[in-house]
Amino acid sequence: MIYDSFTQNKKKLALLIDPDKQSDDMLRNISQSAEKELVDFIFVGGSLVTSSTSHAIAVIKEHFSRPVILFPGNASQVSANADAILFLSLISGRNAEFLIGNHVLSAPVIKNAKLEAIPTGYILIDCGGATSVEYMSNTRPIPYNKPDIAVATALAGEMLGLKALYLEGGSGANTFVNPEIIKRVKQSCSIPIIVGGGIKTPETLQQIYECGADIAVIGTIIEKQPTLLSEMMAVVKKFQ
Ligand code: 1GP
Repeated sequence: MIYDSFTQNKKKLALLIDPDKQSDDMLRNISQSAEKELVDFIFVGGSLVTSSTSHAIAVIKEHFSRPVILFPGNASQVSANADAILFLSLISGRNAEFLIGNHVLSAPVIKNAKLEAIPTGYILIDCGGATSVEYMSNTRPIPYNKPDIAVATALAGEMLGLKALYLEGGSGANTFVNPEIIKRVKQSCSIPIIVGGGIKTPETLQQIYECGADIAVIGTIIEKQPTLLSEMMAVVKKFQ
């Protein structure tokens, strides 16, 4: 079970790949370097994906031997080629399509594909700038300086039986999730915490882990500066 690796007391890094932003050559290069640098997971998905998620995963898997996990923006991105799926409930929002609608559409497909589903509370935090996820999900993020609301939301997710929490600033966000929110959610909840959005430097990655993130997700900065992956992984290794 891939989820078991989420619960180990060891910091992990996931590289986010948006299939629409990568040619096959770019996918090969990034997967090879993720394999070499011992990146723990590749997440595949995006708020809006118009190319084939299945094709992208097939290319990634030619070069990357560790788990490839779907991080879908909606039910159309489910692919049997993946190893698991973050079965996301957008619990910071109040849009039923992202709380149950897409789940009903995709559950039979996930079952038939024998994909491991990891029920995950997806919590958007306002980190500056209008993000694609906010627009596409038609939900409002929790304000940056309202840790009490973030903690209450996270607790509700845990009490509903979700198995992980994803604190999301949004891809390409101006800044990363408020460290106070990460700390407070970590203190209040006992399920693994994933943090992503706006992580651009090794120093930020270190800070996020020190606040209590179990898994950090980086995407945009590695698309722009692929060589930074090795510096990011050096931070992960400090915690192992
Ligand atoms: C977005 O958390 C991820 O869902 C990654 O964000 O692209 O800003 O690294 P970035």
